[in-house]
Amino acid sequence: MSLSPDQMLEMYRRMATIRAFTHRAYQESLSGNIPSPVQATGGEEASAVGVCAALRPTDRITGTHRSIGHAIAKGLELGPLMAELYGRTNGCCGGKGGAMHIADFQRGMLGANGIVGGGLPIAAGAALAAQLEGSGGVAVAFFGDGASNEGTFHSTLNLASIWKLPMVFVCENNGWAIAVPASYALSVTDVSVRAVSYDIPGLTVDGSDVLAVYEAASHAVARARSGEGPTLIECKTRRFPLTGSEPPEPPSLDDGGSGYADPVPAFAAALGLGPGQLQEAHREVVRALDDAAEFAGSGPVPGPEDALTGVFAG
Ligand SMILES: Cc1ncc(C[n+]2csc(CCOP(=O)(O)OP(=O)(O)O)c2C)c(N)n1
Repeated sequence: MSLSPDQMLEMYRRMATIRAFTHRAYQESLSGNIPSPVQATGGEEASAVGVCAALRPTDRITGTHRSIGHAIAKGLELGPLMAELYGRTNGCCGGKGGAMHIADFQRGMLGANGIVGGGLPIAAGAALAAQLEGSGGVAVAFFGDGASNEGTFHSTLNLASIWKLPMVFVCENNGWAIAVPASYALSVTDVSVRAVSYDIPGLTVDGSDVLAVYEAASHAVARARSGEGPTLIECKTRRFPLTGSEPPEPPSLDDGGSGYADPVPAFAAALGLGPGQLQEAHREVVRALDDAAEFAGSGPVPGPEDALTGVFAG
């Protein structure tokens, strides 16, 4: 499960892209180009990229209300993603979903989800489909520490365990469910111990360390593919707030005194990227975002005739 230098550089690019994309989207929302909320993902890039790097393009994921990072990590094109946030018909969901309902079935992104904990049973369904088809596919459910207090978390872990579903549960524990601290709302310090109740492996990893996340995910994915069933991985993360100012380069954000390493510069340092390589990578990211914003801005706003498209019944 070793990664080549090119693969690691691509992982770095995706992390830097996620960081810059959410900030660019926030800027665009302040300018009035994005009508729906943009959720901060800064600080959580390593969990999204580390997990998705362990997946095949045909594997499937489900996300949360905060899934711009998961979508980019899974390989969604930036133009249609930005257009979705703009609410335009060239968006990946025709502009009907916005940031909280990003999906792209071709790329295995089954959906961000405005319902906390709503993605877990959907991922179980995808895992069951892969199991029945014998496709060797794996499904990953991303969710937060808040979601691990929901009934869907517990019922889905139980079902996945008894049916040995080929899936991986990835809890991004950033210590908060919006304004409710995990120290108040969680009965345990580590969400991973909840795996014991469902007789599946559970482990906690440093969510700022993309290679640690990748290694944990690779083992869990291999286990799932070989028919041994699900794993619960808890990535301890921190989430940084979005800021109104856009530095010329993707920002390296303050850790807020938590001692949590900012995953993007930490990975650049681990890779030994020099200033020239970093500048080049960041230039590429900014260029890609400019293209994405141009693509988004050029798309038509949905008309009344679009209201009944993309629905099961009209
Ligand atoms: C079923 C449900 N209950 C409540 C909410 C309101 N809500 C939106 S985000 C959120 C907190 C989620 O916390 P967590 O799962 O830890 O994710 P994070 O925001 O930290 O990424 C809540 C309670 C919701 N969207 N859905």
